[in-house]
Amino acid sequence: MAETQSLTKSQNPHIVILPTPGTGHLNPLVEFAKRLVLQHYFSVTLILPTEGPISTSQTTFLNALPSGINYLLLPPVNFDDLPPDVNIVTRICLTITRSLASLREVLKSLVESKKVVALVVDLFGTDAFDMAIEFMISPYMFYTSTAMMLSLAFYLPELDKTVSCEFKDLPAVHIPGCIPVHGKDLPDPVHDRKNEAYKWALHQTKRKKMAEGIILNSFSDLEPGAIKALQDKEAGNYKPTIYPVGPVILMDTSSKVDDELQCLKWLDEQPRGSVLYISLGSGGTLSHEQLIELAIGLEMSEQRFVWVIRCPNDRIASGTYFYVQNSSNPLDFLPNGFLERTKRLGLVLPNWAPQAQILSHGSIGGFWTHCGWNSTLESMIHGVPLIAWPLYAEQRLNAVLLNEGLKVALRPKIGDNGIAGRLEIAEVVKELMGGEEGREVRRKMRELQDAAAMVLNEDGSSTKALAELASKWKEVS
Ligand code: UPG
Repeated sequence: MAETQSLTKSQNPHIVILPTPGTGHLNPLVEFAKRLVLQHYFSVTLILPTEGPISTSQTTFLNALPSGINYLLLPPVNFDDLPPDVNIVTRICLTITRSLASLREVLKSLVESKKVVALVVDLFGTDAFDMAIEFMISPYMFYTSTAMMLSLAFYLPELDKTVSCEFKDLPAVHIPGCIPVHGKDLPDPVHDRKNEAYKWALHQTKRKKMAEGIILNSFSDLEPGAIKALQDKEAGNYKPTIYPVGPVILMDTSSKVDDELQCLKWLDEQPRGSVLYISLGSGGTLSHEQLIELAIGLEMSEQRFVWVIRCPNDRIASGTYFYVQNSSNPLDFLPNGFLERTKRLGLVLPNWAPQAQILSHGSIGGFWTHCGWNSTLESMIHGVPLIAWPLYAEQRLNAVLLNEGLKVALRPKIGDNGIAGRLEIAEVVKELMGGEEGREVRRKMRELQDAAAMVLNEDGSSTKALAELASKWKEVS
């Protein structure tokens, strides 16, 4: 176990945060920790369960945390008994349950030495709530996805009781406060009710109610219906107090890596709003066939692009969720001559890019995204419209919200073979970057950009929700 920085505000009320594996959980929780420390004078310890060594980029990221935020790595858990195709949700949840003994040790010593007032877990960490109660610390959750997804989570036990078929066969699911969605757009783990992942999803969902409050990475102008439904205490379905504090997104990640600096330099040379950024979050991978179609479609569109490319994976769409690095070179999977033919218009970056900086760059005019919620909010804060290409987890639900609900995203058609073809890709890219529909989704995204800036103002609703939570935590300290 490595303690890397000493706390500077040990007398301040202390918050313990337990992110489950995945950059999409760590990044917003770190940003949330920064707000607690810099705006509300708490100190924070992040406790990270692991299943092996963390990546170099995560180590660099964690070692750069500001004073007042400390981190600890729990000893790696053993997964030798799991089948190789185990669902990602099962694996994440087991990382927590198998880390509980070491978490108890760490929490015990923190409680003895600091004024710990709350344990904050994310959407898959509710098994740690028992321990919060044992140590008389308030259990809280930071929800890293949408209010729509949280509303579904509270609705799931009812669906489970009242529906006998697979949910993916339902033509319309009415999640409280949200537009109707087809069952096939529900998150992966609920697609197969016999799978362990479904049992874990239901388990986490039921235990959410143990939280004294849920901190939500969304805001009322963005998801008014879902947030209202979540805050409705009259519906006979108890829910913890909801604190919509979003958008909480990764800021300030000044890059020092050579390739990343090169990419920003390249962007400096492109016309304003002319470049499409293509990235599938921390875990997204494509089949080789889809990767080829995307490459040729991009080339045919004749638009400028920055593409974060990963080695293809024909088996799963979340191929790099736990490890981004791969011994093969992703560029080897591109069509022959692609790099040479597109070098005037495009830049291809293997595996990883400084996304926060790229999206804030003035030359970016669109984002082809897997609809991970952090990527979505990062794009929104810079007013960059989207092409929605959901791959796994709750991303199809997010795509429905972004395309049909908020109308800030175009969505390519996927053929019966599960592949978006090159012509479709070229069309949708041209439309976003220069077409009439593209102009409209850009206008809508800019409205959300303004709304996001407002809620984060001194008097904004998200600032107030965070202040309310902070004073509640200070009262108990
Ligand atoms: N990122 C980079 N560089 C890259 C790729 C990603 O900095 O090359 C960052 C990105 O800026 C963001 C994070 O990594 O902060 C990725 O988060 P997100 O866009 O939410 O995607 P995932 O990593 O896929 O996130 C998981 C789930 C997603 C869910 C999210 C929040 O896959 O479906 O919405 O967690 O719960």
